[in-house]
Amino acid sequence: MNLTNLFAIGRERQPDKTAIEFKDARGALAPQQLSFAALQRTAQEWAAAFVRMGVQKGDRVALYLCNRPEFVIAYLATLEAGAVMVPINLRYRRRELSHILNDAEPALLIIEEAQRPVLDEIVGIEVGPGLKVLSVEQVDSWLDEADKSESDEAALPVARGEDPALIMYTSGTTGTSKGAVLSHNHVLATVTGLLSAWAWQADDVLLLPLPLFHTHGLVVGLHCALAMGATVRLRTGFDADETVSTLANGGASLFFAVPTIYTRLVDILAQESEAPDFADVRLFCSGSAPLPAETHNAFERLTGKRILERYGMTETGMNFSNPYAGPRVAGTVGTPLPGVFARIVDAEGRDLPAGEEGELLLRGSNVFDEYWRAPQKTAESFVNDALGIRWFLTGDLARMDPQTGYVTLLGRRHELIISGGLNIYPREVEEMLTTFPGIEEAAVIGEADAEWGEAPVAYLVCSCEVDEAELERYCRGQLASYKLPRRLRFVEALPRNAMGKVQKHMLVRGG
Ligand code: MCA
Ligand code: AMP
Repeated sequence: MNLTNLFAIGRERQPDKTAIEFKDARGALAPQQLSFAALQRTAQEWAAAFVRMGVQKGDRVALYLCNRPEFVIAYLATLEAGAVMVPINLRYRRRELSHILNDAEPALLIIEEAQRPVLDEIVGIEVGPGLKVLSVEQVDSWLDEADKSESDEAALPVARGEDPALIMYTSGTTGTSKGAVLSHNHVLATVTGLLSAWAWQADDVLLLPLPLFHTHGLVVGLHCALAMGATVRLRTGFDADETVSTLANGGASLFFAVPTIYTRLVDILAQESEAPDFADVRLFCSGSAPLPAETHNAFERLTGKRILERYGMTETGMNFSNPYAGPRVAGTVGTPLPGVFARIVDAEGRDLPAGEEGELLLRGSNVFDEYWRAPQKTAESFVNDALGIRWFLTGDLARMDPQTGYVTLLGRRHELIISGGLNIYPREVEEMLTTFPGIEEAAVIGEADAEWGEAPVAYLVCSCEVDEAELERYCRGQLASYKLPRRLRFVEALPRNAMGKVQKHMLVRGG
């Protein structure tokens, strides 16, 4: 089975039902509704055009789009064409984009016109001039053009379960992001696990403000809904007032978000004289970063709803979940989802008894096999047990409660900073900062932040005075703006150990 077959099951339940109800949180794009049948018809038209333009089975099709119906159409078309979708965070700028386009080598890049200037800076300079760029605003013209370019009816190739469906870029400790290759089977494992664990129903309506270019919005949200034949109310972003009014007016039975969104909802709801009634929402889920127990409890106090917290990774899809029916414990991610196997080990890779803290290792049909064209990074990410079974090293530190079996995540082995559910690898920001004239050395660390959970702060060693406004302008052109340091601290030197390695733990607030 491939994902296209899985989505057909959902679609055939009620082809004329609304699959996607779309509203732009910024108000720039027109609201739209697409039935399952219309979505499929359009996706097949696009797929045939992709094939006529030369896209072959296994080719990559990259999407650099905000949440909008065309994202879903382009994704389904890519799968219909047997190709592999590469989602790109819309906030990514020159460095991130160049890297992904050069690494994934997509046959097609689908954009919206607003992104043209960012691409003009790199295509033909840092990225091969041959890249075919299509904009969703000009869809009619390229569908037409593709029609004329070949007279033969394009035959759509069929992907097998083990063929790649997605390459999802995830930042690495090396400073550049790596593409996690997810096959149809990997994604199917997560989706089927979640459909049963969270009791998805065909009459569910999911309110989805999360971006489709990351696992949370794409796999946990969109895929489950398509597979079940449930409706997605897709938004371009999170708008607190619209969210509250949709949830309070019976507009959704499911809501998926990151902790920053729940913190903002708690702030708003706490100011209302009368709490809104979210009776029609059967499930609130949180993931992508730790949900503070305070937010968890405050949300329940204000709404009567207990959030279900779960844990996943780009490389694995979803791994752990609190129970749908059963106690949802704040500060824990629950127990492994169906088909997911976990161990907690010490630094030597020995299994630890419940209650002790160690690194979490995973295996299961949901766990990816490799990073794209990076055998070395792949090899470093897995370890074999005594029976020769391969386990993925998550880098997450965890402890299992000996009584309940629930797992608490305690931090990360690597230096990852998670800001509002988005990952920031210090090394990438440091490397970019040192390309600015006058900055000799940079060290970026995460500091606790009430809104974002964590925020990046940069310690800089400079050879001359640095104009902060100019530095900010420069950084904005290079990297996504959420990665920019929230504070700069100018220091004489960075603390280093005898080996010359920067001692980041010594860079404390105000240090
Ligand atoms: C936006 N900004 C941020 C963030 N988001 N700064 C720090 N951290 C962030 N997360 C900055 C923008 O760069 C911009 O800065 C300014 O805020 C306004 O942007 P806007 O888009 O209006 O922000 P927002 O609407 O307030 O967004 C907050 C958000 C969003 C809704 C919490 O960050 C979000 O959707 N986060 C979820 C991301 C996600 O889906 N993660 C899942 C990854 P400036 O004005 O300076 O340019 S998948 C995953 O982690 C695993 C697999 C899992 O388990 O799910
Ligand atoms: P990504 O690299 O974007 O796939 O992010 C995956 C990382 O997000 C995991 O390795 C965890 O560190 C973190 N994460 C996801 N869900 C949770 C959660 N519920 N609690 C704590 N951390 C989480």
